Amino acid sequence: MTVATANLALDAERLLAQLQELGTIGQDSAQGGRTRIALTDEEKAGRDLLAGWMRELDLEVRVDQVGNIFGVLHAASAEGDAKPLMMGSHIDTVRNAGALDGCYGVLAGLAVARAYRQARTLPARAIVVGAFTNEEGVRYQPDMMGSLVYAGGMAVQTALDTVGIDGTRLGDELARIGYAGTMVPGTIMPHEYIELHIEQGPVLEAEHKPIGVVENLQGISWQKVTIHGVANHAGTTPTRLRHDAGYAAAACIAHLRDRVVAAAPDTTLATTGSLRLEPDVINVIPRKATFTVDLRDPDELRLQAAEQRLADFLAAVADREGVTIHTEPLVRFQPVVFDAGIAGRIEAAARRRGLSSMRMTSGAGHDAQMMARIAPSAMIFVPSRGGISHNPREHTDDEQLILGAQVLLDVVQDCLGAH
Ligand code: HGY
Ligand code: MN
Ligand code: MN
Repeated sequence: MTVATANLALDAERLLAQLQELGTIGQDSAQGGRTRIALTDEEKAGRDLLAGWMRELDLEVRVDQVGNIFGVLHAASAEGDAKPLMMGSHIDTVRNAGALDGCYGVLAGLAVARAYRQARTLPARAIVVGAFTNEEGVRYQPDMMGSLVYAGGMAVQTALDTVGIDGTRLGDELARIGYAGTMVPGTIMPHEYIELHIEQGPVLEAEHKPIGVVENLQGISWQKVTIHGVANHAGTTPTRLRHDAGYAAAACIAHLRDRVVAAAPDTTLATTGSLRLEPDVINVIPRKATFTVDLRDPDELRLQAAEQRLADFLAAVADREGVTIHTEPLVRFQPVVFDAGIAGRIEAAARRRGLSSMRMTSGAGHDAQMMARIAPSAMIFVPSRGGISHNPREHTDDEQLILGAQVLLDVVQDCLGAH
């Protein structure tokens, strides 16, 4: 076989068909979404389908000790195998998700490998397509867990011993679905890592840009807040005598928007995605409230300041309402700056195709932010219609999906041709 040089063709039809087919796995009734939460039977079915597609391309399939899946297209030489170019993302989803988040980057990586196979050529360096475990962090925290372990940011055993919000142990579920691999995470050390992803935000659509060159990714802080008050009768307890965990939680959540975000409204984001009250009965003052806080900002000092503003308010509420408040940190990732060289190649590849692009920050967390710890990394974004994601209405036009995958293929050939 000859070694490929340039201008390989993308099989766009197959890419779109695979996105469609993977999107049918875990389909739930609500508005045509799908749910493939990490290490569930539905996600196993997605893993099995992906591994089958990797084998169809005659890629060497490898699974590591936390279930990260890799398809390896070996190079023409052992020397080329030693410096693999890695692409990847994830195929686990949030609840009632769209079909593109994560899956697009994994299947576009397969499309790149397919271009070499269909041209019957081999890459100068190995090409690896990764699907990382538990990127969403819905069931087991933190998110981006598989790539965090892969990058050496979390011990394998700590990941395996993680207990989920459903009380299951990650390692047990991994074994149950048959993806407790043997490869030590980090064994395949990428020479560079490139992740193609939908933007999941409104910027590219608003700016009429088909390609986003992602230069950096914001910091993420997740915590669980537990408030203990006193249950009492809703009709007989005067307000001044209440220790109302529900009211205290509501005050804290309102404060997130009114004060924590208000101090840096253009950059700091705050979200409470989960809230539970006990005993959760209409005529009982809640004795307990549990809620999550997701804080983000591209600047580390502003993120720290937001965390401090929240901590100060929690202390004030505890004192004022006579409740006790406990916080449990779940995730804390600093902002990440991606590789300027790869970003430049992405911008140049778009330009060669006559595509406008723009430099941008990623609002969402991605596996690339972990892989940036061990290899030069960067991301390519394509537009999301209405900026919607983590929602069945998540959509990117086929033509935009194809252009993004084509730019990925161009960048890969550029990187492999360069060294
Ligand atoms: O939370 C995030 O930003 C990512 O979707 N896990
Ligand atoms: Mn994603
Ligand atoms: Mn996501």
